[in-house]
Amino acid sequence: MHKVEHVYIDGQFVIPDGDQRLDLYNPATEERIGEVRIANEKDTRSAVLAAKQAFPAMAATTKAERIDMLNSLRDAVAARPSELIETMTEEYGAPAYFAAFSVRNATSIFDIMAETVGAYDFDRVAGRSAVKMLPRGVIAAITPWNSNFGFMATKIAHAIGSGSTIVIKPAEQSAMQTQVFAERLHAAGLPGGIFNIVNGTGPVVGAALTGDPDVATISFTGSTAAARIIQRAAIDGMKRVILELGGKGPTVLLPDAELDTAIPIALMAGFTNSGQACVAGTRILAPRARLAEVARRLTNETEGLKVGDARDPQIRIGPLANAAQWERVQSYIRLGLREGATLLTGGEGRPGGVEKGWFARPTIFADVTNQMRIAREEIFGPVICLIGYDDENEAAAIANDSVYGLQAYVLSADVDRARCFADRLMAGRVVINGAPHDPRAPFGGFKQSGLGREIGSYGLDELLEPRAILTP
Ligand code: TXE
Repeated sequence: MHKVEHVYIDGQFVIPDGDQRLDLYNPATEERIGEVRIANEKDTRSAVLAAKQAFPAMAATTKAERIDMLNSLRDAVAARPSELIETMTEEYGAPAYFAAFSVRNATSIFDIMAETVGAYDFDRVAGRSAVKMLPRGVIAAITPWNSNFGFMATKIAHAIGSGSTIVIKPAEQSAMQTQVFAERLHAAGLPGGIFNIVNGTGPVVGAALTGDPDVATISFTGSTAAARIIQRAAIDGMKRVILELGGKGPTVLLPDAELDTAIPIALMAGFTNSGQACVAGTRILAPRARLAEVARRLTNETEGLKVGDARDPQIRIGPLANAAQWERVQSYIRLGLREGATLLTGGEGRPGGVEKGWFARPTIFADVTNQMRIAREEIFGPVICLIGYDDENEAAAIANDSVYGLQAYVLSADVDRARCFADRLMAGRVVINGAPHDPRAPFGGFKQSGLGREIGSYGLDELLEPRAILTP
């Protein structure tokens, strides 16, 4: 039984004033595997005060000092990666390949920020004035469970790169990986108060953080629903809000796409992290003339996917993170049937032979129109909609007809043609022909997928404010 007892404030692991506990479960077995003691408003305030106290010294650091801090954090996080991978898999069933990717990503984010700080122009000239890019103040960060420590790493790297201090409220369901990750971060030996980590729920710790008068910027990754509450909380304090939210990514198979390569790429995009990814490509758009062939191939490939023990590196689809996610996916599958979509494969319930655990069946719906709720709402599970189009104009219109605009995928035998098509998409990122992840590309969305960007200079810009000094 894992017991997560501490929060991390001012460089120390301390017992919080809050004494409520939440149970933690293994989604593959449904067994209770631990509990977390969650903080309250008083603990949140202590964390903000620690960050506030540490801010002036942090804001005054040089580029070289920030780079040193980022390098120390990178080294500390890179040590013992297997512990992080195992915890992520045990705690919410992330397939081992995805957990390993998350750890690599969490390490490289510090390197990339160090590189960004080195190249960033903090001292500029405008007209006759000297302009300095200064950190805005304490950042409050809130992260979700689907890649909790990856998002924590991103937000801490940005705080340090910008010379800010930060208080993080991780997803309450991710307390075990938060604990392992916090221990790694602590090993870097940074001065206290620069980053603080407070376990707690959204309505208590999240709300206390976003409403705190000493917080200047809120950096949130999570659902669009919670983001609305957070934005309202930010209004009175004039806080800047950076939001990384949901998606309903289109995967567009252009008429010349080679299906042998395109279908596995499309499925990988749709079923990333068992479909629990904001960047998942969950609407596959295919030319009407090729729909039958695409449907047949999607079905065959999907039926060959291994669902099961997330620790097995061959497994593409593990259990969903928790009972609520499983129920949510089931209700969307029932909704798809009621809306008149055709079930090609998958469907309600657990995969054959599985009796326990929050495993969902990888599901493909055909005969979907883009007006159906299953094509419009983020399901956050292994459910893909196949939608037909007549020509590229219609494909672009359907791809863009969404309240979301986070990540899109384009597949074509001709990269230039794919690039021309990508130019028509309202998405923060467009991935052509399964291009590998680019950890330096700006990340964030259009429309209800978010506000602002993370990564590189785009990420730093959000956290800095110019001060111009005018001389006679
Ligand atoms: O997310 P929440 P949940 C989507 C996805 C998923 C659904 C629900 O569709 O099925 O959201 O997931 C904190 N003030 N995404 O309920 O509620 C909360 O404690 C301050 C997509 O887990 O958004 C947690 O730390 N904070 C998304 C974080 O917000 C609040 C990833 C995320 O929880 C708060 C996650 C409040 N009032 C879910 N309410 C993605 N884009 O990847 C909640 N929180």
